[in-house]
Amino acid sequence: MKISTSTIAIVLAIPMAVAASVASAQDDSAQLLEMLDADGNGSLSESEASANEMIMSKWDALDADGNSEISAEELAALAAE
Ligand SMILES: [Ca+2]
Ligand SMILES: [Ca+2]
Repeated sequence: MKISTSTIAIVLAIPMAVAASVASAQDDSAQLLEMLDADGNGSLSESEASANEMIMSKWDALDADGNSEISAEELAALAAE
């Protein structure tokens, strides 16, 4: 069986594309956190997050541990959707 180089390229490209989309989702949430984190403590209070409608609309779901702060890890769940 002859495998063309274009077949190989497609097979190699799929996992790379998946990895790239995961990486960019993490970058997005990190960027969003940096943008909104006014006091720079690495997590978002409700007043910091109030600038972002998407976060506010999902606040209860995002604040997994219920401490009224969205951590970087909790925010990553938003990007991972
Ligand atoms: Ca903060
Ligand atoms: Ca939390």
